[in-house]
Amino acid sequence: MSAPAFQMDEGWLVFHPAPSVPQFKVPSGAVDAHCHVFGPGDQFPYAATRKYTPCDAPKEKLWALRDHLGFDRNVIVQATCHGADNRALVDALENSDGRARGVATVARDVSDAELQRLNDAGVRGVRFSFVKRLVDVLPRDTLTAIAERIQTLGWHLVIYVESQDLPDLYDFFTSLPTIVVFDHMARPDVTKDPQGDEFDLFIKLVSENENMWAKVSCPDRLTVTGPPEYRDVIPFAKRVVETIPDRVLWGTDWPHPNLKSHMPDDGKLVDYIPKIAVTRELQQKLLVDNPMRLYWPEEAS
Ligand code: 0GY
Repeated sequence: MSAPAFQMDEGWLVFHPAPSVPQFKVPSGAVDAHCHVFGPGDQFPYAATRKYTPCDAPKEKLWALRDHLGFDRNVIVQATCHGADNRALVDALENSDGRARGVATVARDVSDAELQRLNDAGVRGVRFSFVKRLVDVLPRDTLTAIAERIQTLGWHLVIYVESQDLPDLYDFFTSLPTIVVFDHMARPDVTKDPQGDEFDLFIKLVSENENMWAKVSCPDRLTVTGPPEYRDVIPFAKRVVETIPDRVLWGTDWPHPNLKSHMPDDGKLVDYIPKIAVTRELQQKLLVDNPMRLYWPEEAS
């Protein structure tokens, strides 16, 4: 057998081999609105600029997880290990039977033809990351130029930022012309007070600006108290769900890049949902109505 094209990083945790069947039954038509595909690297090489080399996590495994957890659709978010090369993402979208839409990463000089091609494949947004361990953060004028270009396509922005950087970036975020979706509630420090100053700033941002959305994803990344309850993250996510019930999304984050302490059981992550969206109505908005409105507006009721 020949050696794999890429060797995953030492200490890298591979996604859970056999997630449990969730006890919580998601509503019909539920969307996993934050997940990734990685490679496979011999077919879709990882970017030279990447900060980590993951395990391969191909589309077929993602579809199997979707079915196992009872979801209907996926929103696949371009991960930094693929840089601005969206081929693995496009391949997944084009082979999803219309059940996946995507969020890409693009360079400032991306051509109109390439944007149109991505749109045809099912891309509906572009991701900006401000997380320095993952990317060399692009200058703000570059980000503004990209934001203006995608606005004409009706796309939105997905922002990955950590809470300590929010004060500095607050005005930049409110200047953006499109819908803006924050990954993982902008990564609050959950050892702090969920009603305290730091999280209040995020709540102010998303509640005072009608174009701001949030993903209440990744308790596994934020927790200090640990799995499977993710007890310390619950009050943060619940507060977001109850403050902006019509602008929240949820996702597994499969295959969970860069987790060092534990690899979540995806079934248990699904069982966390009713702790943060405590009524059937909130669950329906979080898992079906909101993602459908953002990613499949032509089908949304
Ligand atoms: C996530 C989180 C992470 C990684 C990426 O694009 C990425 O590489 O998003 C992380 O390391 O926190 O949302 O998947």
